[in-house]
Amino acid sequence: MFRQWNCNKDMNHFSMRRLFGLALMGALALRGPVADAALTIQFDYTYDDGGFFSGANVGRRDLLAAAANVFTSRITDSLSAITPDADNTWTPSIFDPRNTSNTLTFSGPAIAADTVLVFVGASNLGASTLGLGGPGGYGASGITQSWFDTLQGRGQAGALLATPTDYGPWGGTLAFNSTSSWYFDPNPATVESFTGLNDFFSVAVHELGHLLGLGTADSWKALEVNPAVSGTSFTGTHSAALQGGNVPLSADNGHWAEGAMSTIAGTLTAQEAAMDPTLTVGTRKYFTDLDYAGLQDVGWQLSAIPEAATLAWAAALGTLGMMLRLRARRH
Ligand SMILES: [Ca+2]
Ligand SMILES: [Ca+2]
Ligand SMILES: [Zn+2]
Repeated sequence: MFRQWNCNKDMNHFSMRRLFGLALMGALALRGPVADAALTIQFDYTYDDGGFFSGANVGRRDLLAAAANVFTSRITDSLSAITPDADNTWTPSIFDPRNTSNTLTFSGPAIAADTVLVFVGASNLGASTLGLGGPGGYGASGITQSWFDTLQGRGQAGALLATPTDYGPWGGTLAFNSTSSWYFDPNPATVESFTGLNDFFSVAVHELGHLLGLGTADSWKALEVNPAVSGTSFTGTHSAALQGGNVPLSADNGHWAEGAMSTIAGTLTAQEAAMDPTLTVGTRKYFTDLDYAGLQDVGWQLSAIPEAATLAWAAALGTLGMMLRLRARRH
């Protein structure tokens, strides 16, 4: 079985994680209204110099939007607006998607309430990496404590604790490998054969997951049994309840352990978790119950799976001829 790494940056250095943490995110294309959805993921193509998402490739933005919907369809947290003024300013720092070893800093913009700003681009990430993603860092200058608190936690009180229990990022970066053989699905709600290609939707979901704190947030790190140990376990209550105990992590402690199994959210269909370290060529991975539980453990509040999403899954899986039973969910 040939596998490629979604990402391979070392996750064990705290300062690196603040600035360069790895993240993947994605979303399922949903139809119909979604109750209680609060989060907006705003993509910024300023650094897409190579046109990976523009010109003839502009349609790829629809797949990013579908990936974002995996999260925005369920996250209900209210994030405070970031509103700089003459006295309160900030300087975001992100890894440059055009050269991921470079750091970019720039004058911090206003970011609307309930909005996360995500810079996207593409470059040659090497033979074994499909994507990189993670939250940005920042510097700040100001005259009010509330300004600094907003930058640190976006109104999530637990994000301000010495041992954080919540997370409220401003945004970050996603970078995709411009040299990979990609499958850009014209309809991510259906799964068809794409032998030999890497599923862009799956990678976008994974990297957005990192950007939203999976394997990267301080509140994730706080739930590692021993952050100094490679391949420690994760004690988050939602995740552990699903797995029947602490959840083993990958060597970088930034993913579930290689091959971790769960069920596609809203179904009883077993699937390798989206947030394990790898994606098998020619396959799609949807977000699983374990992946969503990890989001809850880093501090995100989730609504129940929208009925529309469940139906979309049924349609998607039906095209594969998979046996599927829908499961009622009440949380
Ligand atoms: Ca499709
Ligand atoms: Ca929260
Ligand atoms: Zn990853």
